[in-house]
Amino acid sequence: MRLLRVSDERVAERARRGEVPGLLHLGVGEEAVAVGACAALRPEDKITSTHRAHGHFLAKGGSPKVLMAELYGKEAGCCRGKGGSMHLVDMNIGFLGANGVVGAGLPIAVGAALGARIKGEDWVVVCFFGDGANNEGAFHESLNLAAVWNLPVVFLCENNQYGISQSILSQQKVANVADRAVSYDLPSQIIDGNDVLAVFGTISKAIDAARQGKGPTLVECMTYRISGHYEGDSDAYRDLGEVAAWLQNDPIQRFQDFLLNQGVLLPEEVESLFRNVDTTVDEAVAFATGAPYPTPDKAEKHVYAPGKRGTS
Ligand SMILES: Cc1ncc(C[n+]2csc(CCOP(=O)(O)OP(=O)(O)O)c2C)c(N)n1
Repeated sequence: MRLLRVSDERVAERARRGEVPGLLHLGVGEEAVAVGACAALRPEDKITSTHRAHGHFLAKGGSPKVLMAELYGKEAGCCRGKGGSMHLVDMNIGFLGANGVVGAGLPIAVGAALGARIKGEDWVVVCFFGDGANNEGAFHESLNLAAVWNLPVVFLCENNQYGISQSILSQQKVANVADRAVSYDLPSQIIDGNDVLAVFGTISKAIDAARQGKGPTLVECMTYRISGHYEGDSDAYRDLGEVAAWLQNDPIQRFQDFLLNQGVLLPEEVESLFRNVDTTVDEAVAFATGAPYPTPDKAEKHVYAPGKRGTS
């Protein structure tokens, strides 16, 4: 969680210096969802992500250097610098894609889960999506089809309370995304998304069920994005008291306090762990800044399907 936090904070700092191009959506404050869920996965399991994807990528085992290089638009990035923040993909780690189109990961997750079924393999898919996606047709169609076909997919809503500047209740009468599950006869749960152990425990059970052929689950993780919707957002729509209250509910601080109180970690071990994270992020930034950009002659390479324009 600390790696996700420091990496995103560094990306923001470097973006303000003009080093990182494009629109950036940070996951600061939501780390427990990504880490708790991905810690429950096997390497061969897959995830689909959203436009707020950096944390999902790292939590699924993505390389901090490769992520940073992609954000910098460098050839050493996971999409050779051509995808950027909202279009990260890394098939080597089962990361089936970030997506700039809200809700687009849902049908991809269902398709992948169908792929597992057809191939007779026992990997599962965790589909991350935001509360902003739950009024889209793709959401309802995906849950319906996954339920009807009993597919090995876990629908994981990161309910960070807002879709850009709109609170969830300004967009829908149903207060909880999990309530949608009734329509598709799916089991569902609402959990504290800032409690990494709660996320790990709940998603582990949902994954086990999916792997055993018991079908999909919808889990709604209640969390909050501490930063604005995108890097540079004036963030004028949120009450300062609300933000302050959520700052007291920081998932990293909470887990750190828990580990110290339980005697699992000593304060000096926390410090050493944090120093290691700082070094990892320093090295990722140095790698990204020193790496070459893709050359113009490769502009179309890996962009079009084989047999179409350009080369595969
Ligand atoms: C299909 C589609 N509609 C609208 C947008 C514009 N848009 C970008 S982010 C966003 C809000 C998404 O909210 P949510 O899914 O809750 O994710 P969060 O940003 O809160 O992580 C919207 C409406 C888009 N990118 N794609």
